[in-house]
Amino acid sequence: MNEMFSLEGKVALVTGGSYGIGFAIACGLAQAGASIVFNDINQELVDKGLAAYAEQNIPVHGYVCDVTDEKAVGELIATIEKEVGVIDILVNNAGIIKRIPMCEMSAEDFRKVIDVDLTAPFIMAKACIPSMIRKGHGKIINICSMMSELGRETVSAYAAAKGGLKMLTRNICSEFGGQNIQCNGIGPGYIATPQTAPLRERQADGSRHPFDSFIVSKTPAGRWGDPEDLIGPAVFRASDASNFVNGHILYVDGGILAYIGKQP
Ligand code: NAP
Ligand code: GCO
Repeated sequence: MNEMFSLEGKVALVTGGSYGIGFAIACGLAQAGASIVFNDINQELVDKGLAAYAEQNIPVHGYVCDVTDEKAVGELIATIEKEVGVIDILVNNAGIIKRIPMCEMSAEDFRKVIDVDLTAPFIMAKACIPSMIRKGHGKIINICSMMSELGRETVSAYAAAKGGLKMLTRNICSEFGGQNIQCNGIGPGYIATPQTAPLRERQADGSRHPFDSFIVSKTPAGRWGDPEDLIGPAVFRASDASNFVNGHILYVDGGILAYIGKQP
């Protein structure tokens, strides 16, 4: 059974892996035996990540690369293949969110979110798939969201991107499943990371943020998720244990998507 979940001998690339969900997933894949490579958008963040992985005694390779820059991504993949090896597992984790009421949001801001959260996973997958095909296998894990299924005020661009990412996941499954490439999604619920920090900030009077209380009441688990809650699902998705799972989004959300909510 352990062999089925082992990632020994595999190379995993986690985009935006300096902290947050990407960092936790990378640590989990390392514990399962994978060699970890991560990128982030600038040297400062890569250095922050290198220090954080060192604290966990996890050897990693870190590179600066903006995942929206197709030329830079091509160079990144070539460098990784030369310095580390062919990428067996790609985790498209890097992402941004802009919380702006739709009619106040500029098309430029909308496009930026789409660029990072949807176009970049396309660019990354397109850069990794040829070598995966040559190698005879590949795992692509797209970090989707509850907003792949639901909308809410102020996150129109993010929801559109994550909904598109769900369908890109299914399309990569459809186009490359025959070459033994499994492309699946992980849809985290509300996870305590820097990205959601504004939704959990204490109010001036020391009380909890209303959205914080809302999410806790809407989640059957009665809590926000931790990045570590995603480790098991990620190892499953990255390992031979999921070789016949393809085009599927696994929601790791404490049950929130299943729950209509408590009667007020
Ligand atoms: P985060 O704390 O904001 O971390 C995202 C990482 O991606 C950061 O290191 C960020 O760098 C990096 N990044 C952003 N744009 C990039 C680019 N163009 N090129 C390379 N790296 C880039 O986010 P998180 O909460 O860990 O979320 C990680 C993923 O999970 C995202 O795709 C997010 O949409 C998704 N997600 C999060 C939650 C949640 O509740 N937290 C739930 C569902 C899904 P910077 O520091 O420069 O931004
Ligand atoms: C928001 C949050 C969510 C989470 C996550 C939920 O503003 O509603 O940022 O979008 O990040 O994507 O799954």
